Amino acid sequence: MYPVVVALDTDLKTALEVARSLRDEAAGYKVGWDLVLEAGLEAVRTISRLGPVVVDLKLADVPHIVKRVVDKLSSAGACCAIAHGFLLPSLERDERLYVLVKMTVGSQYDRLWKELLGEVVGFRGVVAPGNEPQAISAIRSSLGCSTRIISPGIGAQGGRPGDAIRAGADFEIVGRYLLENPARVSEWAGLRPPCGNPL
Ligand code: 3DU
Repeated sequence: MYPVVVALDTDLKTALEVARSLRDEAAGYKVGWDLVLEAGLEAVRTISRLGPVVVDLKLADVPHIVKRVVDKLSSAGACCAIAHGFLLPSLERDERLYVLVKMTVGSQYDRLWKELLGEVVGFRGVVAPGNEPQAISAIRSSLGCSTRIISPGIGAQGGRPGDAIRAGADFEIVGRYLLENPARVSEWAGLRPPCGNPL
């Protein structure tokens, strides 16, 4: 298993083909709006049979609504989901939630992310930009190994495969770079994340 999570931002048929073909290499899959709008919770159910699924709806609502959504996603087999960090401190602690603290593109998080790191204990981990290894190093130094870091921004968005892992991330999240050519997964072979956290 390589420290890579495949972002299945495509139609269900292609997503299943890619997920099946990477079953022995991918640590898990990320399912987002693309698949959920096409196939609903059935997409989560089906892909969860192939490996752990992180559902990325970038939740941003009051706590009882976030919890209801996460409960439904968990019942469908998802290990976890992603919520917007700007909601802190109003986001209820939940070991099933990854909190987005900084994006791969410029956003208001660029002002906020360091402050948000003080509030992520009790969550599953953070989502932070893999195309900014320096930010990943700073986050790992600040949080230690008890909080997972998962990092998009690799390949199509400019990050080099492995750089975020070497900087301290647990998993790199990769969409188009692998969807275009799943054989590229071999670029993650031999990489050892520093903390050994499961997804
Ligand atoms: O650029 P890619 O095709 O590798 O896809 C990246 C995925 O990561 C995609 O699902 C997107 O929704 C997610 N993501 C970012 O790209 C950037 C972020 O800051 C957070 C999530």
